[in-house]
Order: sequence, then structure tokens, then C-alpha cells
Amino acid sequence: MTLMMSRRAVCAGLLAAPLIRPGRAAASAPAPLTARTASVQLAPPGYGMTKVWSYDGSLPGPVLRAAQGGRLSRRLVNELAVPTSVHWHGIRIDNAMDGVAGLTQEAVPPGGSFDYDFALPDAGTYWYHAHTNSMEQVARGLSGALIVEEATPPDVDADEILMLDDWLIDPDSAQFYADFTAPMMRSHAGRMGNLIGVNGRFDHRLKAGQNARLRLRLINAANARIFVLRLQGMEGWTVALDGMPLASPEPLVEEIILAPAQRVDLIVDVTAEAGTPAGLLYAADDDSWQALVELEVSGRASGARRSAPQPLPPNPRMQIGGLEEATRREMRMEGGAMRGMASGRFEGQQMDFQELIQRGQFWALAGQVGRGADPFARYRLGETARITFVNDTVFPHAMHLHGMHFRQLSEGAAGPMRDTLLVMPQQSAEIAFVADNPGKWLLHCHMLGHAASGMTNWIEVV
Ligand SMILES: [Cu+2]
Repeated sequence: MTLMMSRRAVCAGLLAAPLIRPGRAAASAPAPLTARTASVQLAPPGYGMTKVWSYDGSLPGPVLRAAQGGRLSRRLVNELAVPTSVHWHGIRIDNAMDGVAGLTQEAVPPGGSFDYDFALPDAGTYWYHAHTNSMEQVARGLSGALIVEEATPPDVDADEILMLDDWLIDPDSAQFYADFTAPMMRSHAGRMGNLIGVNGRFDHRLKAGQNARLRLRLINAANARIFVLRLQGMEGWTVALDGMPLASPEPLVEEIILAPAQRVDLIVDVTAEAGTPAGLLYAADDDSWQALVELEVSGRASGARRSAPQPLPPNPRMQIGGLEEATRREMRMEGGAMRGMASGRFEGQQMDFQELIQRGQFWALAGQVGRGADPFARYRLGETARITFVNDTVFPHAMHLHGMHFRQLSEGAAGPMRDTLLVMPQQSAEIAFVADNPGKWLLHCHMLGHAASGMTNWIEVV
């Protein structure tokens, strides 16, 4: 089922209002961030409005901006009819502020509020989203961008946030398909949308002149979709992944693969001449390349391209020492359609796959189905940890660690620092991180239907 898309008409925008927060805690009550219902024109003109769950009435929620080294302070006000909480994805955060209902805080009941207030050690592109029944709440719209600004930002003509998402909408009613527990989706690749868009719009557009230099901050906010992307009429570099700067900008020569929850910061130059096609393309389900963001090129920003960009300034604590002495553990990923598993531990009991399916569970991480009473591992504060994900399923999974960034180890070399790693079917991937943030941290698949049906575990740093 697909929605007919029309790019002709441009309807009223739902632009997220930038919000500048001072770099220190306010003495008075923090500014509210209100979770509430709203109606937005998500589908193309001709379709009705869609009822969404929003932050502050917009989809995505407002862009939150703050300076590196400062604090973010927001009062979540819950005007929804269900409990909720906010996770600040990728922030190396105080554990009490991590927003995981049932692990780091109690969910905020309808009519309740919760004050989030935390330090921002790292500059970069982050995002925030619901972490109570996140499978449904994120799909209904509860997410937004969180930008932590460098003291000296790179020299660009424009800094654009591109929040990629997809929505599963009934074309007759323009409302979300409300079966969020559909076993077919949970046991396969997850809830895929039939409407794809950026910043809450199916026809998000940019404008620039030839030779303009843009910083593009891509955020994959989709429940399950892995975006495969290509630039058209632009050339450039990857400068950061999951918020963390690369040691040196990497020329963009291949497709960009962005798994759910991952971010990539690009610095690109517009090479297209005025009036020629440009923008960001994505690989559609039928393998054709489709426009995701159209860039309208008019005039020239300058007579020639600039020289290659400098790396972004590094964030603190990006070194991972002690790899040889590190504790090594293996996390086997099991279950799902076409493979299944013999058994797993769910709510304290060992169950075979059929029993698990009857309880709506399809996946296991290290034999554990869903978050158990005991963590996958306990680490001493400051120790270096190594975990090998062994994907024994026929689906890719985007593994996300809360509270700390890691590096992937391959053939002895440590890759870029990330918080979410795509582990392909029948493959293994080893990560290493310094357990330098005390508390209880979720380690889960960010295909949210998988997380809700077994692929959620946790670690503890003490
Ligand atoms: Cu998964």
C-alpha cells in the first residue's frame, strides 16, 4: 500500500522553532516541553489531517539547541492520556535523566510532569524521543532534534537539520495504523511507513546557490527503516557520526547508510548549476532512487568551491584505552521470523519459542527476552568493556547503548565513535567502550518493534 504523492502543492509548513537555551541552569522553573495531541498535515494535500502525539504541537518536536558545556533544562508536561518519558539519545547523560521508564525513572502519568536538567559534555547532532512504550509513542510523533553547538562552528553558508522519518498511514482516513503490536511487523523487519518524509513533510525543500557550503545534520527517526541515501548535485564529506566528530573529514564516495536512531553530519558543496536537479535521494523499496529532499539551486553563492573543511573540534573523552585487558563478552541476537530460537528467558521463566510468541515476544539478546531483573553485565566504573554482537537472525538490527559511546573493533582497529551500530544478518560486530558513566544503561535494538518484543537488555556501571 502506498500513498499517492503530489509534489505540486506546497501547504502550510510545520517548521520547528529554534530555541536558544542559556548555558546554565535557570533559577526558575524550566521551560515546558509539552507532550500533547495535535493535528498536522502530514500526508500530501488532498488527504486529511493526521492526529499525532507531539511535543509542543509540532511534528517533529521543537529543535532544542544549547551550547557545549552548558545544560539543558526542560520540564516535560504530560498532557497525553498515557504515561510517557523522554530519552535524550546520544547524550552522555546523568543516569537519572536518561528517561527510560521502569529503569531510570517512573513514567510520567497523564497530567504529571518531570524536570529534566543535565549537562551537555559533547557537541553534535542528537535527538530526543519518548522512551515509554516507544514503539507506539515514537511512531505517533514524539521525537525532535537536539543540537549541541560547538564553541566555534564550521564555516558554512547554512546549517540544516534533516530529520528523516516514515509513517504508516491509512490512505482513507490519513490516520496512523493503530495496530502497534502486529506480530507480522514485530517478527520481521519492523513497522515500515508508507509515507516518507523529512522534518514532518513529504516535500521538504532546500534552496542554495552553486558552490554554497552546507552542513547537513541527518537524523533517522524512523521506527525501523534503514535509509540508503545518495547526494545529487552535491559533493562533500562526512564530519561526524552519532554526534561525534571524525578525526578527519571523510570524502563521500559511497552511499550513506543510516540505521534507525543514527545520525550523520555532512559538509557538502553544491556543485549543481542553477536550475539543475540536486538534493538527497533515497533507495525506495523497489530499488529506484527517489527524491527525499529537493535542493533548488539558483544563482551562485561564490565563483568557486572552497578548500576541504577542517575536522570538527574533538569532544572530550574520545579515547578508549585498555583494549587488551578489557572484559570480553558475547551477546547473541536470536529469534524473529524464518529463524526463531529454541528458548529464551522472559519475566524470570525459561520459555520455548511457541510460548514466547503467545506472549507477543519474538527476540532475545543473550538468551534474555526483554529487560530482565539482572543486567547483561556489570562493569566497574572506568573499566574498558568489549562486547561482540552475534547476529543469528535473518534481519539487520541497530544496536544502541545508552549513556556511553563506543567504537567498533575490526581487525584490531577501532572505528569511529558511535552510539548505534547496524549489525547485519548472520554477522558479528565487536564494540569497545569505557564504562565511565555510572548507572543502569539500556542496550537494545532501535528497531522499536524488535525492542518491544524481546530485543532489550541492559548493563550496569558501578
Ligand atoms: Cu532489531
